[in-house]
Amino acid sequence: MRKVLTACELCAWSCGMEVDLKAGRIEDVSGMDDHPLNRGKLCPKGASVRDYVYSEDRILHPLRKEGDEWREISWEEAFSTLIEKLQETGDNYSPKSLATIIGMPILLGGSSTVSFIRRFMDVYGSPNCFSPESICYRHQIIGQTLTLGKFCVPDVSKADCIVVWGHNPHNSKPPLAWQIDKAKGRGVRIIVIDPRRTRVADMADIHLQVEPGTDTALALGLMKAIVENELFDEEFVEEYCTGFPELKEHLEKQSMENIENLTRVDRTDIRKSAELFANSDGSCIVQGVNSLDQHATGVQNSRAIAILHALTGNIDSEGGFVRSSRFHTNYLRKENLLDEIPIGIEQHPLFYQVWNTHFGEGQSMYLYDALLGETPYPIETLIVSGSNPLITWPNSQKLAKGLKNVDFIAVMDLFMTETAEAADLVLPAASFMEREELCDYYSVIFGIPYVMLRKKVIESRGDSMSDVKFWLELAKGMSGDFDKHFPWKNPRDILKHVLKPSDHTLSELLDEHPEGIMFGDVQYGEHEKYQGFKTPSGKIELYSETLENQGHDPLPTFKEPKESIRSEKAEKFPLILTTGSRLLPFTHSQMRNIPKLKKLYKAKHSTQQCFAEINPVTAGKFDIKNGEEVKITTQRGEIKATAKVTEDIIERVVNIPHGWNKGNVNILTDNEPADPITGAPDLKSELCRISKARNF
Ligand SMILES: Nc1nc2c(c(=O)[nH]1)N[C@H]1C(S)=C(S)[C@@H](COP(=O)(O)OP(=O)(O)OC[C@H]3O[C@@H](n4cnc5c(=O)[nH]c(N)nc54)[C@H](O)[C@@H]3O)O[C@H]1N2
Ligand SMILES: Nc1nc2c(c(=O)[nH]1)N[C@H]1C(S)=C(S)[C@@H](COP(=O)(O)OP(=O)(O)OC[C@H]3O[C@@H](n4cnc5c(=O)[nH]c(N)nc54)[C@H](O)[C@@H]3O)O[C@H]1N2
Ligand code: SF4
Ligand SMILES: [Mo]
Repeated sequence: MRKVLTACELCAWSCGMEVDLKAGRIEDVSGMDDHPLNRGKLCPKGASVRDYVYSEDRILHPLRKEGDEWREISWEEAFSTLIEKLQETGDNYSPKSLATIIGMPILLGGSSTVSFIRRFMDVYGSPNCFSPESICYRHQIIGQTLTLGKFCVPDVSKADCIVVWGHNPHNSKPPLAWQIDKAKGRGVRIIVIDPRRTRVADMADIHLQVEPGTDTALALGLMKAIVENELFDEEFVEEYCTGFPELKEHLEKQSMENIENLTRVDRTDIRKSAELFANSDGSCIVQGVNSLDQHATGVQNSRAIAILHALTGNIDSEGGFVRSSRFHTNYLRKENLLDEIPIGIEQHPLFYQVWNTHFGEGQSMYLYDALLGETPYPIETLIVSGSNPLITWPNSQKLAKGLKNVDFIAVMDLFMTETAEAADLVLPAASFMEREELCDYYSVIFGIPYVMLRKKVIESRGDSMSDVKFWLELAKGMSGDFDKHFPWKNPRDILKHVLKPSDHTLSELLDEHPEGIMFGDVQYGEHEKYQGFKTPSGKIELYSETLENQGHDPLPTFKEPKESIRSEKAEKFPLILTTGSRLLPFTHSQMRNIPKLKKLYKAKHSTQQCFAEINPVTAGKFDIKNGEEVKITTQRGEIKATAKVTEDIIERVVNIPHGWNKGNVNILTDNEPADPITGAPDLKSELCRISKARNF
């Protein structure tokens, strides 16, 4: 028996994990006791890691499509096929007609994997890198950067009041849920803003059941109550914020009656919430990871949240909005080689870069037309790594058409996903237990200045290969400048290079501190130390001239969703559809092949398939009974799901999780950009109708 300390990667958070090995096989797993994130706990996905790693469904060899059949091939043949294709694409078309799509496991798995893949693209000469960030999280980072000049996180463990806004951490961020449970034990006050009654809503002092798509109006209501009742921190605002007079005037113009009508939230509850937030000793807002992004006002929602912290002086302070020290590593990108911008950036430059903060990828919602051979230019070759866009990206039918039109597609994955089925070449990826990488983003996401090495716990199954090794081998086979920019022999050399600017070595993380290292502090009082904020004005920009200069609202302003319940369209589609609420046993389209997790899902939701949650009053109007099959229709298409009739959701709203093959909610959603600033589509407040599935 041998014990290895590593980090889970079955969702985005990387909980510490202890693995018991016997004769090189995983025997058992448990939460790592001393890990600062999960302190000994694992969620049911983490606890099922053995079933995942040893699943019989794993792809263990490269596969080439011949007609309708898959032929097992060697890595040698896989590389030569791909290299020939890449050479041909570059010679016959243009390097930029190669695009990559990476998914959540690559984005958050090991932070240097992303930049390594991007480096390959930079050297090849294509700016066209895409990921789910077009619909997730990035808009939050951009909204905060535009306001505070930095990205902060809520200091939950020290707060006296927390607002959980569009977030259900007990399903989607268990380590945070455990932290909130603990905080509740010491008497923290909780406000939840969600159209659904979730577990954290049950624990809350105030639950504001907002209508999806109207969060900006609610935020303005909270700001208005804070400013007009003089609950704001005058000294902080005076010294550190710019644009307060403009904001005040803007708030004077908002009517509480209108806000009440839009949000369906009572003004006394708004006022009570504002008082609790402003008067507590350390208040912070825990924002959903994407639920406030996927709106016409996605960036403005995050600006509004930053502004609420600023008005109440809860910036860089205990229990407020904070940042912790960053772990310094070598960045692997080479973007200075390129003067081209990716697809979708001409329309949304702030999605690519805010001042000198470079985010560097395309807006995926514009990739569809390029895949279809239309605007701005055709994509000939596509490599997908660790993503299943045919299920996870909006408007699945349009994307499927686009993929059919692409000349050559390679997909690297552990399983034969719907997207892999659409490929010409499928490459077997090693699981996170079969490779080594750096987990250094705990500080960015959780404010925990901690770094840990994800260990190679077992040998790779079959011919599976780690993503970094694959891209390194591919680079070695390419001609041109690749030699110069990829001097490393193996992934370990890359890791050593990445670690160089930090004060830590690979052997330290591997042998001396396999449990990880706490390398810094939470930066309380950061703005005092650096004399202000890293915005053009040096202050917190309540009013944003950067946005104004690009033709956007300089102050958070409510805008109707692209498909509004208050428009004519509602005659045909009278209900609001919100999508993508997380299910604890599954990560996006993954894990539905794991019996234990399927069972857990069935026990909780009384169905084996996708459900649609609706309120009993709404169900009654459409003669729908709990547990029966229903048809949900939008302008894009229709799907079937099991009706879940529950008081836990407000009237006239339908909630459907994503990730299902049968009952894929993204058949219903639209990829059209809704947020003019960054191009996020609206996946949380589109319009639909619902009926019995009889005639489906
Ligand atoms: N188990 C599991 N965990 C995951 C994932 C997974 O697939 N499975 N995915 C990971 C990833 S990549 C991400 S981005 C995060 C997502 O994390 P989040 O975006 O935080 O998603 P949820 O935690 O499901 O919370 C979303 C909540 O928002 C509510 N909501 C819906 N529409 C609106 C609205 O318009 N306004 C407001 N105020 N609330 C609304 C829903 O009712 C739901 O309770 O989860 C991560 N964790
Ligand atoms: N309607 C709607 N759609 C949504 C959302 C929503 O809220 N509503 N949320 C969106 C969000 S926030 C996100 S982040 C996206 C997620 O979108 P994706 O990232 O496409 O989601 P997954 O289904 O988790 O796909 C990841 C794939 O990577 C594979 N994989 C796992 N580990 C590895 C690895 O180490 N290497 C490789 N090569 N492959 C690996 C898995 O088997 C799986 O097939 O979904 C989005 N889709
Ligand atoms: S929350 Fe669960 S799946 Fe996610 S990292 Fe932790 S144990 Fe793994
Ligand atoms: Mo996400």
